[in-house]
Amino acid sequence: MKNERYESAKKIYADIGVNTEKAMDALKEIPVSVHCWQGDDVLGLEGAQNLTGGIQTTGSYPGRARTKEELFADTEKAFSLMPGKKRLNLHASYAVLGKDRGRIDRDGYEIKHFAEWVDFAKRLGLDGIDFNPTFFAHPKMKDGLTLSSPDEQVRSFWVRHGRASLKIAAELGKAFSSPSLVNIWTPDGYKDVPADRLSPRLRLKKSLDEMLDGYDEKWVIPAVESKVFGIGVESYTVGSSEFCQNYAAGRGICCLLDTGHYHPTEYVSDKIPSLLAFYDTVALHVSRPVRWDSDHVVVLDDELREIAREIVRNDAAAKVRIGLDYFDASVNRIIAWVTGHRAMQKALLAALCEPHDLLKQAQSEGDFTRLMTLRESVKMLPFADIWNEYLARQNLADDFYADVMKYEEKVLKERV
Ligand code: RNT
Ligand code: ZN
Repeated sequence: MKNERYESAKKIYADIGVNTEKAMDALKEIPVSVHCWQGDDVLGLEGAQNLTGGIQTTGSYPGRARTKEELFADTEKAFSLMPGKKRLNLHASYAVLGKDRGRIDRDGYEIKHFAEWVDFAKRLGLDGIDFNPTFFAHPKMKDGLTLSSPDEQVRSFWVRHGRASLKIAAELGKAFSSPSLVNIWTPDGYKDVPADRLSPRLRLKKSLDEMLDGYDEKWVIPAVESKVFGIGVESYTVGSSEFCQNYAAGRGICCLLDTGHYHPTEYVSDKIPSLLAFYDTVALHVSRPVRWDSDHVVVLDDELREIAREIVRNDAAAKVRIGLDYFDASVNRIIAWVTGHRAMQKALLAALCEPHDLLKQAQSEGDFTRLMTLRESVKMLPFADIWNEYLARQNLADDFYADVMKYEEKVLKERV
């Protein structure tokens, strides 16, 4: 039976030159890399008890995944409710160490420690796995520094960890015939005003050069993620925006923009086309900062919609690697995961259903009155009917609350 609401909406969109069938088909092909770390408050599988590096998960909603088995089960549940093409975004701290636990450190991790994740991602039919060396929550951080440490033993340990991560990623890329994005984020910085801002940056530069020397260019896409500040790291961040962008440009790698890593009046949506003017690939960590880099669950707000527009109207879906990065422990974690992912999908679908040619034409003709009125009327189009149809075609529904609540009753509440 045809969905009447969809059929009616399809006509309304067709009248302004938007083909909703094409929009839904295009959306299904845009991969979103889903972070594994929403499921367990970023603690990983190495036994960490708390988070360091200036990031924080707040809240004590019951049911956190505490073991590999619990995390696999929750991830699978969450992924089953996410429409479209998905990748898995893994941190090195999610290594499955088995009998190597206590015998090796992060500089000794190999692809075998992620074999269970590869099997898992294949079973779920994912598009690939992206990877992150973990430069936090580890005793070898010294004075808050890793790759920029003046202690050569510390610095070289983290370089080895980075190199090990790039090797693992090359294997992940091969396993899925799909290059793995390796995001390099270091929390390095100082709480109070430093006496020397340059030396740590020169050391970070040297460490990155050593890390990246000889990486597998076919299967790995390295990226550097900048930041303004973290909790306890307020005065100075070694990997600042200027540092990371210049490093990426000079080294021919990619920048990763995290939506929470800029001053509150800056917009990542505006940075995307700036980078597209210079780079073939731009990576994103889509998050939702509330007053600071709070990593709230992504929702369908104006900035998310603008980010999606910049991807779609610049025909850049193949260039922008979309990844999610949020962690909220104050609500059901699976609902948090799915809500953020679906918000990203909704924003992309909405952008795919906008008449960009008409809007761009108004701008290029300098007809800003037309542009403003058109933009306002586009907001009133029956987008929800397209979204519901998109979900229905993948055997999903907009309301997934009751489904996850059943899982909470049966599985999460048992975790005491
Ligand atoms: C921290 C960065 C970083 C982390 C993850 C866990 O501010 O955004 O990307 O959130 O690597
Ligand atoms: Zn991030």
